[in-house]
Amino acid sequence: MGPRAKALRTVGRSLPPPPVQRASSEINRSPVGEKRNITENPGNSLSRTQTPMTAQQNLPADRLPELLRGMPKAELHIHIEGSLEPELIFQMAQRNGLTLPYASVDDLRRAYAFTNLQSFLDIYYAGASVLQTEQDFYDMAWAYLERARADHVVHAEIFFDPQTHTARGVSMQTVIQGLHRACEAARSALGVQARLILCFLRHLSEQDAFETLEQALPYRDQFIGVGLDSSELGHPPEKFAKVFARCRELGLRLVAHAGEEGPPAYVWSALDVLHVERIDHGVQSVKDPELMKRLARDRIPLTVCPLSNLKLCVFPRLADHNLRQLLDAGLAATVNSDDPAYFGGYMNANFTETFAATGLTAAHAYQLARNSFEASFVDAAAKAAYIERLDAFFATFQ
Ligand code: ES4
Ligand code: ZN
Repeated sequence: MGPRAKALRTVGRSLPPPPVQRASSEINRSPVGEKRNITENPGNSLSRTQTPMTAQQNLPADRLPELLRGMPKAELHIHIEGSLEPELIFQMAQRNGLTLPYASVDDLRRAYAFTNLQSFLDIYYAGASVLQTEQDFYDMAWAYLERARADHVVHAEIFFDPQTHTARGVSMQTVIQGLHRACEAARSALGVQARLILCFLRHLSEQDAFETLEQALPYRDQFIGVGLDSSELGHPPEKFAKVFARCRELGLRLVAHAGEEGPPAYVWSALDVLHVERIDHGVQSVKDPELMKRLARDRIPLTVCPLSNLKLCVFPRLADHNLRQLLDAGLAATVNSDDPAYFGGYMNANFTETFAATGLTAAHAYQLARNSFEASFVDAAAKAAYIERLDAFFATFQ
C-alpha cells in the first residue's frame, strides 16, 4: 500500500469521524461535518443529520486541488448570461449584424474591472444584448454546460433573466426554448442534468415581474422556479411580495439574491416575506448573529460565489472571504460561479482559488459538495444517488 492509499478510509455513514491527524503540510483548523441534529423546521427538505466525512482527512495539501476538481458537485448559482465569454459576444454580434462599442475581445475584457455590483451589471446587460435568436441562447447554454462537465458539475440549476431580452423585443419563447433545448441535450450528450430558474430583475417594478411571469407560464414545465437578481441596494425583497406569493401558489421553487451587498434585513425579508428556500450569496448575514442562528437552525442553503465577491469588491482579498465562518457556524453554504465569464473562473476555479487562499481542507470540500446536492431542487431519491456518488469518489480517491 502506497502512502496515498494508506491515508484513505471508507466513508462511514454512522461511525464518528476518526481523530484528525494533521500532516505538517496540511492546514486543518476547524471541524466540519460534525453530527448536527436539526429539530426544528420539519418542512425543510435538507437531511436533518449531517453524516461525517471520514475519508481523505490526511490528504496532503498538494493533492487538494485535484480532489476539488474531480469531486462530483452541483452548481446552484450561475446566471447563464454571465457565462457569455467575450469571444462568443463578438461572434454573435457579427452573425447578428451588430456593432459593439469595443474594438476587440481584449478591449472588451479590459473593461471587466468592477468596483461594485452596479459597475458589473452595466457591462453584463450590454454583453447580453447580442443574444437575438434561439440558436444564440442554445449556444450560450451549451458552452456553459460543456464547461460544467469539465468541472465535474453533474447537476446545474441555471438562472436566466428574461426581462433583459424581452425588453429588447426578443420573445419569451426564443429565450426559454433555446435554453431548454440545450439543457435537454446536455443530459444525454454530457451527462449533466440542468434545470432553469427564471429571475426577476429587482430594479424593475413588481408589475413588470407579473407581466414576465404571465409571458413565461406557457412554458411552465421548462423551468423549476423563480429568483430575484440585479441591483440589490434600494430594492428589498418585499418589493416583490405579491409576485412571489403567486409563484408559490403555482408550485414554483423560490430563491432570491440577498445579502450580497445588501443588509441582513434583506435576508430576513427574503425568508419571511418571500418564503424563499435558498438565499443567493447571503454573505452579509454574518453581521447579524440572530440571522446566523436562523439560517443554521433551518439549514437554509446559501449559494456563495467567492470569485464574484472578490471581483465586485465585497471582500478586499479572497483570503478575507467568510466562507469558513459560514461553514463553522453550521450553515449549509455552497460554492458557485455566479457570472464565470466576468469573474475569472468557473466552478473549479472558485473551489481551488478559495481553498488556496483560505486554507479550507478536504473535509470542507466534502461538506461543500454534499451541501450542493442537499440544497438542490431534486427529489429525495436523486439527492441520495448524488450523495452516494460523492461518497464513492471520496472513498476511492487516490
Ligand atoms: C448578478 Cl453577481 C449578481 N448579483 C445580482 N444580480 C446579478 N445578475 C447577474 N449577476
Ligand atoms: Zn448571482
